[in-house]
Amino acid sequence: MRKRICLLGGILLLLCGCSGKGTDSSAVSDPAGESKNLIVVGLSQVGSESDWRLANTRSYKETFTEENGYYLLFEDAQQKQENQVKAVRNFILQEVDYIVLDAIAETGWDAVLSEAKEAGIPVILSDRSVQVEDDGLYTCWIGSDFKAQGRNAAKWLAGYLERKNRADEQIRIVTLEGTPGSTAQIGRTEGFLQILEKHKNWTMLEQQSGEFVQAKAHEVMEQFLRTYSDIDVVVCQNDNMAFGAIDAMKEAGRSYGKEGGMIVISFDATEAALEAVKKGEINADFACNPLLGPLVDQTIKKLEQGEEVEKIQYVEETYYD
Ligand code: GYE
Repeated sequence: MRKRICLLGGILLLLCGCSGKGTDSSAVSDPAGESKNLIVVGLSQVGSESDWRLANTRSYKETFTEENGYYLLFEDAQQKQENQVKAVRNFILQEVDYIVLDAIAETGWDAVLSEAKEAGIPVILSDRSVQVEDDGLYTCWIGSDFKAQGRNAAKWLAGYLERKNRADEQIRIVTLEGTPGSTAQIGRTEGFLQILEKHKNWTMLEQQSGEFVQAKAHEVMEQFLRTYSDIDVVVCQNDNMAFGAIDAMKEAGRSYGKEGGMIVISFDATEAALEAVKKGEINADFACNPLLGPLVDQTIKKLEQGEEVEKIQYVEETYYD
């Protein structure tokens, strides 16, 4: 059963064991010091590498508020898995009610998730999933069907080339991949390649990581442009990398988007990227919903009622072109 925490005393206790960095300090106020029945959530976030991630963090922080019955311990791992493992261990020590994990990479979780299980703390995977020997180590995964996103992007490309009477042309593709080993990178890559295999005239010239970061993608794209003179399609596994790639193409004086030249495909469909779709700079953008806070909240509320929850919960998504 969930423990009650006394906001004043309980929170001081929780903060003592915690680095304090990234902790949602807005919740540390209860002048009356009254005892409230809050659900304590320890959330380990990947970092702040992209606009998608910022929207995702906002969604968690807006959801797990005192008004909604929560006390949130938020830890930003700054893109380092070791920080995430440390954060999860701290959450266990602090005996939180739930651990929400947005895992930077899929592997390397067996030991710490076993510790959470032994401590009887349910682990909800949000956004990204993990590969563990025993899937009983986590309660559920709430996120996107990244493989479907990758497949949809490649199917869109096939349709687009058809409409442009280019279906039989040789098509040369480069990919700017996300963080290696993350669910989003693995799924979007595998999904795209599944469809690519069916098109004998499509060639993947090179796939390189831009780590979901604009500046890194800019560098990688510059290198692609130096190496290949004949790129037809640039697949960017998130919008920030698409912006980096577009900057590199502009600087190199290369044409792209609806003007002809390189076809730009992206993922996330953030606000700024949809503007770029409207302007014709990005040809197609495959949406990925960052607003996962309410979905995790619904799941926790169900678990609190002793209800069963679906092991994998995919979010509905669309695309824009
Ligand atoms: O596409 C990217 C972010 O895991 C879906 O991570 C997420 C990805 C998203 O940094 O922008």
